[in-house]
Amino acid sequence: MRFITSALLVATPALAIPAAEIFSRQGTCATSSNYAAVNEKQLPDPWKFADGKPVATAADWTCRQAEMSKMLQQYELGDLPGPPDSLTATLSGTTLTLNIKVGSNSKTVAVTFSKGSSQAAIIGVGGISIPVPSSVGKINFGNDACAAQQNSGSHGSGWFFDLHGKSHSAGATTAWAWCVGRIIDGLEQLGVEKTGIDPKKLGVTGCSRNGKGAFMVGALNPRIALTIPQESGSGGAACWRISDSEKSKGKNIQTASQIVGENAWFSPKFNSVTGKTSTIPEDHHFLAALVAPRGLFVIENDIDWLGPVSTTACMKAGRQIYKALGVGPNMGFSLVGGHSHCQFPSGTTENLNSYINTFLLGQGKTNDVETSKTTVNMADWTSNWSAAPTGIKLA
Ligand code: MCU
Repeated sequence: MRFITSALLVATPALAIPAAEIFSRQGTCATSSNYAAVNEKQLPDPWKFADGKPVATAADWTCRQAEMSKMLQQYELGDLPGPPDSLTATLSGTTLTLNIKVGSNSKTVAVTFSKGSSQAAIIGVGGISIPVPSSVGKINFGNDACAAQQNSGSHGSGWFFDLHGKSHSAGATTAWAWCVGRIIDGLEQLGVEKTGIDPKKLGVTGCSRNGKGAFMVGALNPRIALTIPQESGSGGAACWRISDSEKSKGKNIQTASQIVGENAWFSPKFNSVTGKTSTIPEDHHFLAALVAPRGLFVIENDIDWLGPVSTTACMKAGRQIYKALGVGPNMGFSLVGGHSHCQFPSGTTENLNSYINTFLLGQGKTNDVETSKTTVNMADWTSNWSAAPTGIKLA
């Protein structure tokens, strides 16, 4: 069955916009509710629709993104719900209070933030472990309260599930993406004059499990200007297929089969395919593809469990996509090892700042970073791709 879905929210900030207007949608793309499994050892081709048609124009790319999002949701993320039935935001000092209604369920959620000297801010998924310049504010997103991540039995706990029902298919990272969308709704509704934060200048970050979350938040919220997943490893910047290949070579690396037994980050829908990742019509280079052409700076480490070969090859595939879209420098990849997990290497600050300056402060250009000691053979992973379109320039 095919039906029409719409991908983008209108992101016009203004004072006291009625909820119906904030949530009005634009863009229509035909997507399916059921994408067939494949048999593909390499990374799925971003340049071909599921029905085989080539991606040739910018409009095609928008629709391919809608399709990739639906595939990710069908196979591993679970469904990302649409906006709530109503949302009312109030502000007291630097605490934003959101009153959210979905059907007959309602929830009140408080979000604290601090302002920088500009109107930009970075949302921290469960905390921030990158150096944030004093010009940029910080928004504290308590992701565990939105969707719990205690263990694999945590699915169904948290205010996302109080609103949508305990058996909703969303994994925790997808739920976090929806909850962050509500923070953005609140900031848009109140407006920059009241909050001091411009909803068009938002970044998101998080480390490790929360780095997986930061990636999902950026991939599923087109209103995020800059996405900075830190040491997200498997389930984030790594591709499932490449991690399985590394595992088969004897590496101590997290795989899809392991991850669903450890925690509730992914949908229960994922459980049936983790043992056969070559059948999944998507992989995590599609996360980068969903963020494009927006700013993306992926930080990784050389710890085996995170899969340095997998994150390097997967994100190089992401950079190939950005380059073909004419926006190569908008995505950076930085794998610097030799430090503890989630400890930001100080030598990376200048590169990080180049993305913050470009996408949050509107200054300068990025350092177009691609740093990794790990050598990978991209022909193993992307030689199945169609020729990239030559006519799409999103810059
Ligand atoms: C890298 O993120 C996770 C990893 O996926 C888990 O297997 C491990 O238990 O915890 C990591 C983490 O969140 O460390 C703080």
